[in-house]
Amino acid sequence: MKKKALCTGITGQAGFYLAKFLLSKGYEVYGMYRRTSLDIGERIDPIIKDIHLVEGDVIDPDSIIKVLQETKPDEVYHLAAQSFVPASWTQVFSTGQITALGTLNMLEGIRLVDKNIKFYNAASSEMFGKVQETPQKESTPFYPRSPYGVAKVYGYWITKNYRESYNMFVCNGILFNHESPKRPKQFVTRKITNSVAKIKLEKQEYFELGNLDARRDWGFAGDYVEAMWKMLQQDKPDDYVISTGETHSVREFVEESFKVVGMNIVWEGEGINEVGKVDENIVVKVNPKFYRPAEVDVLTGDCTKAKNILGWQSNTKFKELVKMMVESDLEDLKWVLI
Ligand code: G4F
Repeated sequence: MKKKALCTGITGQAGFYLAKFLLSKGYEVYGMYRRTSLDIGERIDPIIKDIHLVEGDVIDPDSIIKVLQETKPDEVYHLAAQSFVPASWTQVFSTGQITALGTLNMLEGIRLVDKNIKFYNAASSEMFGKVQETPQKESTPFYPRSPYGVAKVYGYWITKNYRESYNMFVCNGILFNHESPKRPKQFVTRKITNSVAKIKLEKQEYFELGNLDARRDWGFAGDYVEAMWKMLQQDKPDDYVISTGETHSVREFVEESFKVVGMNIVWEGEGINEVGKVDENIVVKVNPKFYRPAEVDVLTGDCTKAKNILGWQSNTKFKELVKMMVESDLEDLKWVLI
């Protein structure tokens, strides 16, 4: 009998890579999606015929119960969230409902339908926020800096609480930023690689960014989904940091992206007047509209526990990740006329 997995957030970047990975392991994959007027296939088109799509919404407990009863999964991977940090200040209530209470609804649904279903919760390095120690590991205290981060802290603790209250097999994956060609374009990495590709192909002159000095521990989403699966294959449920251990600034990401297309960027000026130039042409400007009310300045993860217990480590280095993303954007854009 094939194992069955249900993934919430199937239409997102991690949903795509996880579903692909689980299919390769022989799973029957059910992807839960929320009906919207948008095309749900943008990211998952390549695997859409191989998975079962089921309609449900993490803020609608009744729909979760029905999906769990109908699909009878062995494992649930809970990836659905309002995951764009800036939107958590403008849609503060729905971020709390989806990202915090959505996790509670999933856990409660599992408790009511079948307590033996194993559950993976996508926690986040955003919970570390204003970091209390470096590098961040499982025992590092949280200090979230956005309504999104606060909602993820709730999701983390309610998952732990269900483990301790009901003896359920539930795990938190504290994943640091994970990127890929499937990353939506409003996140900084894909915004950069897509804009650099457009500049290279002379489809755009410049692009605007916010805080160039923010630093992140960026890994490849395709590597990270394996860690999610490994957590649910252990004898005991637990929580794990998943990261590369390396940190780079937004500025370095920009520089490396231009290098991939054979361009050398030079910075001039300071603060909101800083610009990036290639051959005297301005290609990057700073726009304070992309600054955040409270910033996470730097994140660096220590995934020793995942290495030792799960036997997991990140395989894709920073430069490889940037190259993969820029080259994919160049390829996609070749076919676009304007
Ligand atoms: O790419 P970002 O929007 O990702 P952020 O905020 O780190 O969050 C991502 O990673 C989290 C894991 O730590 C996830 F939980 C979360 O769901 C999401 O996937 O921004 C990265 C950094 C920030 O410091 C931001 O201020 O880039 C800086 N930045 C500078 N200019 C920008 C921009 N971010 C965006 N989105 N757009 C800019 O123009």
